[in-house]
Amino acid sequence: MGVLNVTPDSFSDGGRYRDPDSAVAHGRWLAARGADWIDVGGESTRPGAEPVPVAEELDRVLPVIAGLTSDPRLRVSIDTRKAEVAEAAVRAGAGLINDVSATLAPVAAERGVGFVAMHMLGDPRTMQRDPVYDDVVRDVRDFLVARATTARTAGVEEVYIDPGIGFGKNLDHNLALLANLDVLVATGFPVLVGTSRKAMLGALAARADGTADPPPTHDRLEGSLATAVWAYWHGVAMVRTHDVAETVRAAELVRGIAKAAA
Ligand code: HH2
Repeated sequence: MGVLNVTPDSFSDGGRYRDPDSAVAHGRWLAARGADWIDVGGESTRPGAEPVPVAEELDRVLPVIAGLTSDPRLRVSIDTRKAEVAEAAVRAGAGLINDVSATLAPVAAERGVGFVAMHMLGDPRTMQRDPVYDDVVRDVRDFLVARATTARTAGVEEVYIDPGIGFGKNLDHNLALLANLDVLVATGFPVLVGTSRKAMLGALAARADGTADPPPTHDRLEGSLATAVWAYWHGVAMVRTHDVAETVRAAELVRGIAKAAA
C-alpha cells in the first residue's frame, strides 16, 4: 500500500502533493512501482494533529481519487476517520476504507467495499501522552478481532487488521507489537502494518548511530525497509509505505533468498 497524503501537515510528505495533478501523478508512480493500493489521506493523524473539517477533507481527497480511478487498473483506499468522507470517497471510486479509528465498518458494509480496522489508543491530539496497556499485544489483538468480527458480521468481505504502530504506543509497545506479529497473523485476518518513516524508526536509528538526534523523516529508509521485510517475513499481508519501489525490491530480494533455500 503506497501512501499518498494530500495534506499540508502530514509528518513526512505533508505539503508535497497539495496540487491534485501532482498527487495523481505520484499515485500513478506508486502503482507503477508495485503498490496494490494507493492510500489517499486528507487529514494528518500524526501525534498532536488537530482534526480537519469534513468539507476541507473532501476538497483535498475527492479530485485525487477521481483522477486516479479514471484508470480502472488503479485501486484506491481512503484513509479517513469520517463516515461522510468515506462514503464520498467510495462514490468517487475508492475500494477500501482505511480507518485509523476502526469505527467505519457500517459504511464499508453498506457500500460493499473492504475495510481496515486499525488500533489507536485515544485520539491523535493526545495519544502519545503516556499510553498504558495491561498487555499491549493481547489488548491490541482483542480489540482488532472484535472490530474485524463486527465488520465481517455486517457483511464486509475484505477485512484487514492493523496494530497501529505509533498510535498511542511508546517505543517498547511498538517493538512488542512488531516482535509478536505472529499473534495477529494467527487470528486469521489479513494483517496490515505501517511503520514507514515513523518516530520509532528515528529513535532506533539515533540509538544505532550513538546520537541523541533522530534523523529527519526522509532519512529513515533503512528502518522502513527493515521493518517491512520483518513484517512480510512474519506473515503480514500488506505493508503501508511511502517508499514503494524500495520496499518491493527489498521484499523481492528476501523472497528470492527464501526460494533458493526451499
Ligand atoms: N499510519 C498513518 C496513517 N494512516 N493507516 C493504517 N492502516 N496504518 C498506519 O500505520 C497508518 C495509517 C500515519 O502515517 P502518514 O499517513 O504518513 O502520516 P500523517 O498521519 O501525518 O498524514
